[in-house]
Amino acid sequence: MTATPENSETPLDTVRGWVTPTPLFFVRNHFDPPKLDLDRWCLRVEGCVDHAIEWSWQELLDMPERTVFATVECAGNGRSFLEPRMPGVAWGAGEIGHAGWTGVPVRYVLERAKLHTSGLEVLFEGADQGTEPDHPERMHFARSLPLAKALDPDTLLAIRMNGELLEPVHGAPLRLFVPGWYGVASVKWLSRIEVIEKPFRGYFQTKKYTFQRRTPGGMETEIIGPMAVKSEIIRPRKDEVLGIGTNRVVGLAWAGEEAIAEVNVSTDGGRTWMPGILVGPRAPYSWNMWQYLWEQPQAGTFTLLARATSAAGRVQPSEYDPLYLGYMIQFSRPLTVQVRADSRSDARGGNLDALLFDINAYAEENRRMPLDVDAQYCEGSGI
Ligand SMILES: Nc1nc2c(c(=O)[nH]1)N[C@H]1C(S)=C(S)[C@@H](COP(=O)(O)O)O[C@H]1N2
Ligand SMILES: [Mo]
Repeated sequence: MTATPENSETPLDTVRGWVTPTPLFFVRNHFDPPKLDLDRWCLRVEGCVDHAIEWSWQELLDMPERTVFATVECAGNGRSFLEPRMPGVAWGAGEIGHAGWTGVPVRYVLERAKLHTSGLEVLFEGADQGTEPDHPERMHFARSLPLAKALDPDTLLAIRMNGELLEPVHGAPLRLFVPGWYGVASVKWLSRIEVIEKPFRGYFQTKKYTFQRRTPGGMETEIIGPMAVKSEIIRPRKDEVLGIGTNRVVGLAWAGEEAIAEVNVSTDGGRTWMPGILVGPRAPYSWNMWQYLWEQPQAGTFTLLARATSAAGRVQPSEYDPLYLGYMIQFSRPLTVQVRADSRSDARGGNLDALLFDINAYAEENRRMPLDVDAQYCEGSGI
């Protein structure tokens, strides 16, 4: 999308498995990645704590780690599909990925610093800085989390992504990782954590990445947080020409902090729906691949739709709510394909069962990893 700073999408039609390979993982940068020297690097923890601390890189590496598999989506993902157009980067569908994230729970660090009960939010500041057209003074990228989410044992100071040390564009050496929340929460190039007593009002918290909610008392501005339930058809592609017979519809579905319960597919513009088959474990935070074998004996133009439902019963909507101000673009987007009588498709051919078995086994094996590296918390006070 842009070269400086780098902003790029995952080519979704190349997704073949549960984990997005790091080189294909989308990048969303507001400013240029900072140049950091590990020998002089440190993480400051301060604010409403008994002991403000500075951790060196080596000290961080020596702390207990855990791994969480989670899907991350940028809140602006899919903005180019909105009509009328909304301001902001015109992203396609590829600001989404699923990876294993390894690091030290934020909770562990806050317990070591001895968090005060007066703390309301935890502020996370990145080392990157710059200006925005409506904010000419230089600022750091910074976001806060409510205390409860910051203290969730799955909220990590991530050192690794897919088992390797973080790449510079993904926030090396250290980023916050907030599973189940839109990507904006997961501050990259993390350099400072501050426990604060009042709500944080920074630019990326209150000027950008907000939406409106209608309440009995009028409109209220809310901060983008947990991810919505959503699905995406990744194959066939828009306007693809298929043969009559059996075609395979393949997609992804995710539901933020929740697991996916089901995905239904329509091939007649939403009049009738059929269940898709989910592939891989149904786990909180993680997306599922799914597929639907579509029998179509006649030629024509067809409108495909997918609709995901979360474990708690949240259902993907069919319309976009303009109060979301160009964020949280979760509606089921129609995809038109042609079916022609002069060729035949047979998606039943090939050993589908073997493929599904492999993907399931691989995903299940990955998902088990976190259980082996559970963190041991020290005694904390005030939480
Ligand atoms: N410091 C910093 N952290 C940041 C950003 C940023 O510009 N600077 N972008 C955020 C946004 S909007 C998203 S979607 C994710 C993207 O993470 P990725 O580039 O590793 O995919 O990082 C978030 N963390
Ligand atoms: Mo984002």
